[in-house]
Amino acid sequence: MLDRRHLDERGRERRQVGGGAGAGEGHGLGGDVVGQAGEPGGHGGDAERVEPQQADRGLGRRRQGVVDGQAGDLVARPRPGRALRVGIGGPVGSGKTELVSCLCLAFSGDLSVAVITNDVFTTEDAAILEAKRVLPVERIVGVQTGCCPHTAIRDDISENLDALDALEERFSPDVLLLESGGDNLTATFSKALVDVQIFVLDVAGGDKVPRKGGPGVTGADLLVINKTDLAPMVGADLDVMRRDSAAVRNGKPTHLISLREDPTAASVAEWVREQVRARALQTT
Ligand SMILES: Nc1nc2c(ncn2[C@@H]2O[C@H](COP(=O)(O)OP(=O)(O)O)[C@@H](O)[C@H]2O)c(=O)[nH]1
Ligand SMILES: [Mg+2]
Repeated sequence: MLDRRHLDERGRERRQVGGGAGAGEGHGLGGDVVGQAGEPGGHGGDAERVEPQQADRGLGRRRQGVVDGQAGDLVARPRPGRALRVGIGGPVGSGKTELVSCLCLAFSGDLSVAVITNDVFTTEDAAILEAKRVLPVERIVGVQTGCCPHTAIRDDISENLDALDALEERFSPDVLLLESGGDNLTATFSKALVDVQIFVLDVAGGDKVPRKGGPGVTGADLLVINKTDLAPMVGADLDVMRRDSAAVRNGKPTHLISLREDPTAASVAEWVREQVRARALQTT
């Protein structure tokens, strides 16, 4: 076991927080599931190495998180009772906000949820969720990052971390959903920020995209290929997307879905529930 210590330094003030207070088979949840479920959470025991420089940049501002004894290893360590923190990334327009909206509705009967959205210059996505009334407005926080979306979820995570902590403290939710601003295929969340990561691709981006790989596609705990309803319109071959994502994801799951056709996002919602259950086991 690695020796771990807690960091308890207070983060700097938020700049702006708005918006009110080998392929396996599917599991029959409507949606098209590739790959095995794998270890729930994906970050439970194995600290994934991050660049020392990257870890250093966040340390002075990080309130919560754990540094392993080895310099440069940084993971978010679950503490009992804390919400599962789910990062949702992917290119602009792939359906991240739509997925957040669908998940909020799917969980409305069984899980307590709060949401953070990231936009570069606005709080547009928070406003969309508020207008849809998928959650009480005080549970939706828009963080205006003012910088590259990737930076705010991987390098300088303090604003998002503060916003997560504030929602945690106020609502003690079961799940915190954190939507990144739209970014490219390299986008990944710091493991000091979220427990699990979902990366959302758009079928209309073309069936070549999964095989292009990139850390977002290859490293996410769950890859969602959304808008399967558009495949005939754009000439995308879903079998190719299914095959290529399985080839680059080393057994981690990929769900092909259409939020237009299944607004309950059934397979993704069930995957998140599995992570919540697994995390509860890890922390008890
Ligand atoms: N046809 C179709 N459109 C979708 C689907 N999911 C989302 N959209 C639409 O795609 C657009 C971008 O979605 P949004 O969630 O804002 O993308 P984001 O930029 O990744 O947050 C919106 O107009 C959505 O209504 C889907 O499964 N099928
Ligand atoms: Mg969005």
